[in-house]
Amino acid sequence: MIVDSAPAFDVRDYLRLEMMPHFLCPGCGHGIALRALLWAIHELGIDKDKLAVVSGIGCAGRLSAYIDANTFHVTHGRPLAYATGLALARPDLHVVVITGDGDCLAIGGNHLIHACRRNLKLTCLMLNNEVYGMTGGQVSPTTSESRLTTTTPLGNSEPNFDACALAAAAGASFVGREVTHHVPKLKELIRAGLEHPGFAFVEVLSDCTEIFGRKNELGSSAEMVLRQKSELRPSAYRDTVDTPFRSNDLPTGILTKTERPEYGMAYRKAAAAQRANTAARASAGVNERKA
Ligand SMILES: Cc1ncc(C[n+]2csc(CCOP(=O)(O)OP(=O)(O)O)c2C)c(N)n1
Repeated sequence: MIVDSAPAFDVRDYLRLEMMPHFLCPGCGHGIALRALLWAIHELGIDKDKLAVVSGIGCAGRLSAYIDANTFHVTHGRPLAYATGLALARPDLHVVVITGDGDCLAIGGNHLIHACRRNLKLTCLMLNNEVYGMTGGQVSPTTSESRLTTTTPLGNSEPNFDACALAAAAGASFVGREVTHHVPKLKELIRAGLEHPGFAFVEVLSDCTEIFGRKNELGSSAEMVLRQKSELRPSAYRDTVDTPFRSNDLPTGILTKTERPEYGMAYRKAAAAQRANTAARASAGVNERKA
């Protein structure tokens, strides 16, 4: 009989329980995404001392405060910038960014495209609830057409970003998307992102029931999540059909996975070569000031 000796996953082992109760609204999908992340971390056996979670500002950004690991709650839109420095300085750490659609694609959009281009090993988990939740429901770059927000009282008329297409176009070597309805699949996707030897962008379709849902009369959290699920493009179609088969449909799972040189390794190699060169010149008696 095979006995699985790995301890069972208990989310409380990874949470700062003294921070409870948490501040998320009833029905918010962000907590499900957090649990899936911690489950993936557990399965990979990542030591909490070797885990660094960086987050920006927003309901998504707030999540790092609940994690029992090395956590950094930084300025709005900048978690990828902080994480870049951290991952470069401490390649022994697993660096994870938790960010919202506003944090990541609006004020932080510039950092995202360059993180995708650079391919430094870190995992970016973007929780997309289509709105600026924390500040009361303003329009975000992912708000769907016609949706009501406090800043689009007539309905949103700006086209929204497909965050995964944006990340892939900017060069991300791992891109994936999942809904909170599929928790084991979401955990598997995050796990694959954590294992990827480069920049991994994972979009989670979350829901903001209290603000966005209420304003747009989208019903309960369960109804919102089921609607999201019904808008997914089944993977069987995804692999055979290039164009959407109904408006608004979204492919899920791993959407891009390529191998490219990882930036941190390339940087450390160049730095070591530079150091060797300087040492060789010094031992040959070359005076760097005069040379
Ligand atoms: C420089 C700066 N600009 C604006 C804000 C106000 N602000 C706080 S959170 C937020 C939006 C967060 O939205 P999102 O990233 O989608 O996360 P959510 O709260 O929906 O999870 C904004 C604009 C801020 N804190 N700092």
